[in-house]
Amino acid sequence: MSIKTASLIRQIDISRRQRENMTNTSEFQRKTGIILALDVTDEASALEVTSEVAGLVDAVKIGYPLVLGTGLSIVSKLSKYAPVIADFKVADIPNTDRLICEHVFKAGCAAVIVQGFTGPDSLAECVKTANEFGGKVFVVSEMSHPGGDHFFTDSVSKEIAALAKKSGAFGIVAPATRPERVKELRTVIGDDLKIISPGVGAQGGSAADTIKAGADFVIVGRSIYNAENPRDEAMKVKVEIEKLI
Ligand code: FNU
Repeated sequence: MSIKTASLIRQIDISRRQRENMTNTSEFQRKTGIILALDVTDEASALEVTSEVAGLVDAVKIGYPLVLGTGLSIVSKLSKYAPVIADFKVADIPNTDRLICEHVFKAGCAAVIVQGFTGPDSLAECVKTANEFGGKVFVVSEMSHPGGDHFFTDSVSKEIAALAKKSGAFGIVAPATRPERVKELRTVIGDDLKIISPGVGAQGGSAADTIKAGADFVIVGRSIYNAENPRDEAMKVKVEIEKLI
């Protein structure tokens, strides 16, 4: 078999797996379009906020702040309310990426967020490991903070998005603070991949503008978990998104 044929077969296999992932999962079905970014650092607050917004968020995203504060055992406790996304922005050599992703999925996470700038082999290892556990990979294409487009320039973030698609990732992370970039990145990946977008609320992005630009989910943290009434705040975002339909 020629290298070209082998590569073509691999591509077809990746697309098939992608489709299976999308149709087989009940986990990332969009009901409200909201992912809670749970960056509180203790278990009691994490469970309190999550139980308050249960049913109003389609997933809970956790990262270093909470996991370093509580340990990975928090995942099984949060999973009772919603699927958990591990935002570890995995960015290492393939072997280390695999070891990290194995821990993530063994702990019960439904998805992991990884960096794409590490290149095709690192990304492929994350996707392969996720597939072994029936999990999903989101690839950061461009970051949402003001300095986020310093190195993630237009062409770099588009290249990363294209690589995410080629690697069989489930989706990309794109900045709600720059809806025009969400729109452009959507044209790069087409409709096969999901877009999850952080930057709504505390970072100044608007849920409606982000969804209009082509995101499937908005990621909202501080403006929900720091609110006096997190449920009311989540409800406001839900209604804002619903008005678009
Ligand atoms: P909030 N996050 C982000 N921008 O904000 N994973 C990115 O480009 C990115 C992220 C995360 O501002 C951030 O770490 F790739 O309080 C935090 O957990 O609403 C959340 O998204 C945003 O939180």
